[in-house]
Amino acid sequence: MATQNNHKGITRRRFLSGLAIASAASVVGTSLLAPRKAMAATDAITGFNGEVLCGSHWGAFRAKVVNGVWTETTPFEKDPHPTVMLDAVREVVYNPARVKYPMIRIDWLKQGYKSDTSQRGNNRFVRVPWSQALDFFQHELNRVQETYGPSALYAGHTGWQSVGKLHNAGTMMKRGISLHGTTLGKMGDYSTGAAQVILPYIAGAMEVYEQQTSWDIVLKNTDTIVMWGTDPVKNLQVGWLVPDHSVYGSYQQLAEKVKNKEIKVIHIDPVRNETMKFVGGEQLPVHPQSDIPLMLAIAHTLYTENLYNKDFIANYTTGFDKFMPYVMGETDGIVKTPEWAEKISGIKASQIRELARTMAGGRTQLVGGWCLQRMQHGEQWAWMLVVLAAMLGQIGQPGGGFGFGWHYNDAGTITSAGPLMSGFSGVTGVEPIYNGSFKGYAKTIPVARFVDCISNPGTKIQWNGSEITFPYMKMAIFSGNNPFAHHQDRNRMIKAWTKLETVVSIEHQWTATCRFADIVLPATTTYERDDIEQFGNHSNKGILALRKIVEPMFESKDDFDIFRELCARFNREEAFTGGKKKMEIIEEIYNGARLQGRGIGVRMPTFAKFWEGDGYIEFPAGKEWVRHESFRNEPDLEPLGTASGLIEIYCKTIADMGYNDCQGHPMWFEKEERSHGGPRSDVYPLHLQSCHPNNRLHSQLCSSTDFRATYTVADREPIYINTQDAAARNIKSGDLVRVFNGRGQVLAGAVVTEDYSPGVCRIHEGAWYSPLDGGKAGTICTYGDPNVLTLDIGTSQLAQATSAHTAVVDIEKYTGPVPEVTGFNGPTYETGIDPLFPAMDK
Ligand SMILES: Nc1nc2c(c(=O)[nH]1)N[C@H]1C(S)=C(S)[C@@H](COP(=O)(O)OP(=O)(O)OC[C@H]3O[C@@H](n4cnc5c(=O)[nH]c(N)nc54)[C@H](O)[C@@H]3O)O[C@H]1N2
Ligand SMILES: Nc1nc2c(c(=O)[nH]1)N[C@H]1C(S)=C(S)[C@@H](COP(=O)(O)OP(=O)(O)OC[C@H]3O[C@@H](n4cnc5c(=O)[nH]c(N)nc54)[C@H](O)[C@@H]3O)O[C@H]1N2
Ligand SMILES: [Mo]
Repeated sequence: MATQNNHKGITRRRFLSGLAIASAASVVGTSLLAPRKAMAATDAITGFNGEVLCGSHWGAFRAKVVNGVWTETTPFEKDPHPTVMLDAVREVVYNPARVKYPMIRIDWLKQGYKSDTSQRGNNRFVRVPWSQALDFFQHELNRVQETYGPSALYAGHTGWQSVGKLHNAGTMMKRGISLHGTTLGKMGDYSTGAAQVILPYIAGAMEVYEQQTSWDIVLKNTDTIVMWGTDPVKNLQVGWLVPDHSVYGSYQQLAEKVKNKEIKVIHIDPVRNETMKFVGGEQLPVHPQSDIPLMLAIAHTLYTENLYNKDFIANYTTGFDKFMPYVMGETDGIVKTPEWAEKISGIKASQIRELARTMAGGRTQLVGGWCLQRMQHGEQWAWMLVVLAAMLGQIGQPGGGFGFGWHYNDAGTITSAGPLMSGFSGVTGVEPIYNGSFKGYAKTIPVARFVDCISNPGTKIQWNGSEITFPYMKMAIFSGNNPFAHHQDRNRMIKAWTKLETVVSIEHQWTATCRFADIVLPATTTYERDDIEQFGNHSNKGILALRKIVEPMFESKDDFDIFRELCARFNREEAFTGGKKKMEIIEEIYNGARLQGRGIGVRMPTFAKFWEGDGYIEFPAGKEWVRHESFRNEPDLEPLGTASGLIEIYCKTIADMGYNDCQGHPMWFEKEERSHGGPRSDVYPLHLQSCHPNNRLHSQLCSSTDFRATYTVADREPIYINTQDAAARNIKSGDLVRVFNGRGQVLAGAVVTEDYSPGVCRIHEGAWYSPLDGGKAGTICTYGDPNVLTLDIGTSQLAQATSAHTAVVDIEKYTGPVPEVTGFNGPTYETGIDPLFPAMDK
């Protein structure tokens, strides 16, 4: 993988020097780096020259600035394993898709909320002054609250926005809008929607976002690591906060141990992924969406060969007796033998038995990713991984058991002994102006069902044990997320969108969500404002000043100021700011940590010294840790957060909900569509993966022109396909291809590779939706957005999470006239339009 290889030379050296520094730094100081002059905001205006330390989801870096222009990016010296994606970050500021001015969709400017919404997506916009755009925004908030009440206003969507303890786009929106009125909100997220609902019932905690057993302990104790549908080497490149990337040192050590046959790594994955290439190991190329049969057959083998841990099952779990009859075929007449599983999963019965024996034959760490729960019945996979770990009986032992968060946020690194910074709060405690009735409609909806809600208002659905009624959504506000990238079944979404009267998007990139909005407000990037952030996620290695690199481009404003000015329109400015300036809030956040530090014996310099000095402090190292250890040592005193306090192999709470698609114990359910002989594979034979990109964070960085050119094929997003599948279609690497199914069609550039199993292809999510005929459902996407092809149904009635990875397609060589990619050039500017203000009156 380019990401790792490009930096190999510096990696090892940096990694080693990083270790030396970490062990020496027991007292936090500011002197690890050469002191440098603080940069005042005005320097850039006057043509600042110098270097600025900053940070991002892709890591920390130093930006070289020449005459007020950011020219070069160098990874921060304390990052032992920087990602190449840092090369794309500068272009977030400078690229043709930058949102430059407040913009109003042309027909909305003419007719207000009575506009022709079928024109949405045609990308025709008019530039307006900030004051007018914010007046429209406020007018619409008032109108929707007064006409329909809070359930018609959706301001709940969240996403990956940017780092920074102050400038959190979602928080700014929440704080600002909730000072105006109550709104419809959401529950869950696209990442772990299924796992985070089921795992608390089964294992007592969400498990997905938690810290994992320290890598040093795994490296010392584990015999076998089973990487089940996970690609940490790819996915750890990014972090929710600024990643420190020290965790890659552990993967380097793991690679050594695999080479020396000290640890066995088994990758259960239809793809030879980046982690497999980095650490080595064996692959079991399971057919997509057929992991549950494989897992049930492992349970069958452990049981029939008497390899499971009876003491653990007896003392730490409940419901094994209700689950085993299903495995043995007593409840449905199907014995879940390896031979049965072989037919569905493609893994030979003998290999399944061997896998079960290997798992039971030593210390085994099960490492689960999240892709497998982002498919129909995704809950079952999360549940079944816990059941297998329970049968192995090593939960809570060093280097054994299960974990669902290894590929995320530097998990497995040791958490420092430093204080944790808190962020700017989305809650003010000040009463909103509008606090109307929800009239029996849901106050929150499961996030991945939000298009269902727009499409089918008034409909009742089941969700996690209760019934909810979808409200009539009329207005939606998006900030720091990109639903026209992240949501499934784009053409269905386009049709639903016409039901919304007003859509507001606050953005710094002209995404497809902006194209489908009515009011677009230009936000600053992290690099155009001052902020502060944690360095390292789970590691909490230190604190990093995120200093402004350049002045805000065009007319962009900080989300803070956008909502401050909006709030000023309804007399809530003071409530929004808390009477403080931005820099005062940053200082307050720092001082909160400093005070906390004093309590735990970690001394930090004054804010002034920190900010004007290095802009970085490092915390003393913490201790190694074993996940679930306290439960294992004292199950009575440290019970799990489940109903029984034990691991629930059978869960009465879930069984009592009475759902056919998520019952009392894990089960195999056929999918709506599935490759390799499953439903719909006769028409569309290839499984479409839409995994997370190696070269982006979702849709972020896709608009970085030069960087995009490093990975596009035929100027399009790559689609990876197997050699046989390509040959059967006369497709070669570099060809422009059309990918299609009954839901839609996209162009993409073929990469033919043996890394993908036959019948499996992939387009990474986040490829910008670039319609040929903007706004028309069914039009071809000229760049390759996989969500044109994905299925928009809930995982089950339990979690109602996304089923993005339940999708089959076919591919053909594209021979038609080649259209230009439409997505990356911003809006079409229209002029000479007088807004028809009468339409704005109710
Ligand atoms: N098919 C398929 N679809 C998927 C997935 C999949 O596996 N397959 N994965 C899903 C998952 S797990 C996730 S988390 C979602 C991700 O979905 P999103 O979180 O929506 O994805 P991002 O592209 O990160 O969108 C963040 C947006 O915020 C903007 N932004 C950044 N900083 C700021 C700021 O300071 N202010 C404002 N106002 N805006 C800012 C960025 O420009 C960007 O457009 O996608 C989901 N969709
Ligand atoms: N570089 C980068 N890193 C990221 C992100 C990003 O956008 N870019 N996004 C972050 C976010 S928000 C999230 S939620 C996480 C996502 O983390 P995940 O959802 O875990 O990541 P994915 O890369 O989508 O998929 C992981 C692996 O699952 C495998 N897989 C797919 N289908 C199947 C199947 O049917 N069976 C089996 N056994 N394996 C299968 C894929 O081949 C892939 O290797 O990543 C985070 N990290
Ligand atoms: Mo995610």
